[in-house]
Amino acid sequence: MAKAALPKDFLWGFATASYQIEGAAHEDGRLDSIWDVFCRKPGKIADGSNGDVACDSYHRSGDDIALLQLCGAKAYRFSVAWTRIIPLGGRADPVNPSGLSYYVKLVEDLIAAGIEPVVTLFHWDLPDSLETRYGGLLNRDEFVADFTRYARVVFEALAPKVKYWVTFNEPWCSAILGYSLGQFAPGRTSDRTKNPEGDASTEPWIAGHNLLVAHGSAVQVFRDEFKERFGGQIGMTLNGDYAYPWDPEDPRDVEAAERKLEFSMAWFGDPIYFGKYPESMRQQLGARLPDFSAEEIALVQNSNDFFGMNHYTSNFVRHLDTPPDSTDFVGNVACSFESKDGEIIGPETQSPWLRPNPLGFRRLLNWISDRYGHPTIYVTENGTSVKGENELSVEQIVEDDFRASYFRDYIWALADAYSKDGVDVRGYMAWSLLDNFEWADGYETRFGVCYVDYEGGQRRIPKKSAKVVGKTFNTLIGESN
Ligand code: PNW
Repeated sequence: MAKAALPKDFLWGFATASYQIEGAAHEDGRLDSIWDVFCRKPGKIADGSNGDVACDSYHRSGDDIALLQLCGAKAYRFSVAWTRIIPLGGRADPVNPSGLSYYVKLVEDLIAAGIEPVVTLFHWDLPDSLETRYGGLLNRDEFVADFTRYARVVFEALAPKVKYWVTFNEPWCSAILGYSLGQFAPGRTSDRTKNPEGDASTEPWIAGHNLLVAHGSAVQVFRDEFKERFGGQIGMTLNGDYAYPWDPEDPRDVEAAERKLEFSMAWFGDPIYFGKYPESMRQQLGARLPDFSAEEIALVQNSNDFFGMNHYTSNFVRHLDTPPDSTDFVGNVACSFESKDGEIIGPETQSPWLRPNPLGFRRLLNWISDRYGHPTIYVTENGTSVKGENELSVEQIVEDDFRASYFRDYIWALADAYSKDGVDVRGYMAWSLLDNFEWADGYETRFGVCYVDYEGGQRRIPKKSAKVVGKTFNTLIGESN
């Protein structure tokens, strides 16, 4: 069997997102996003915090680039805040030049430091005025037109220098956490104890549909107006956990595991690669799942130059004998961390939904590769929190052996998928460069390979895992030469 190895030009580095690190929430013309507004509502964020200051990266991008260099990174994935570029968001609203110049400088500084920028256009921070004006993601015509114009403005400024583009980060999270569970902005749900408005039986599917069409429309602009002149590749980043059957001997559980994968990855992957939603989703959701018009299909099908993949964990999946609830979004299955035989998927972390299982990563890379005809894959996020990390002393936090092993094991699993299984994976960004604002978990949960001392002048200290990511890639890339 071939030895695990990665090619010389393998693109590896670290990822962040605007609202989670930038801070400077009211500076240089930036206006509220739906996350600024969501954080102000009582009870939504575990520690009552928000992204007003975060890691203050808006003022410290030099420090962040120095950290990337120290880690040996070849790439840095960050996201652009729509609210800095077009603070009111809409296609008739003014562009804010100082917002644009922040990102132009960031890109130039990265390139000068020998680091390839990977730019995400939308990592959940929708301009709030679009939410209040017309219902944000739920309004197809308005949202698609406004996102397309925003994308064009960013392409105009950055396409000469940026070669890797992600349209949307994790549409699953926007749709399910934002419109079904109400855990993320805008917080809509059928659960009236959480929010006065929302319909979890329909809105997630509408939001997901509109995200797909907006992605397709932005890709069309990129290909028609920029790609020929400047080159570059564009794709959507999807998140998904791997699904093992709870009882591998029971065909109903095998089917349930497959259905769970379809309800997450294939919800967005199938329209992009096949021009339609998975049959299992159509069957369960019926008319609640929107249909694609011919015009929409023309935008969405074949709109990925690469498959962007975010991955953190795996589940055991068991079939259910009862009919699905109207708010079900997993394909009428039960998910757990324990199999029929009592096998535990992996150790606990600080995030209740996340348990390490590196083999699941290799399996999911293969599942994507097989289903979509061996597309080029860039892993745009992978990482872990550590149980109780925030309670430890700084000296203990930086000795993050748990996270270091997670990365070592997951990166080896990726190398196996590449060199032994023939999966065309060409890049990997660890989540995250920095401890940062972990959405509804606030600052209590840390995901960084660099510690951030939020109260102590924003001091950044690389943890052990920061070195291990680089060391692991250097070993694997070294093997191939
Ligand atoms: C990703 N879940 O989100 C995001 O892209 C990052 O911004 C985030 O910080 C990171 O993962 C760690 O959470 C997810 O509940 C958030 O299954 C929640 C889930 C999955 C991904």
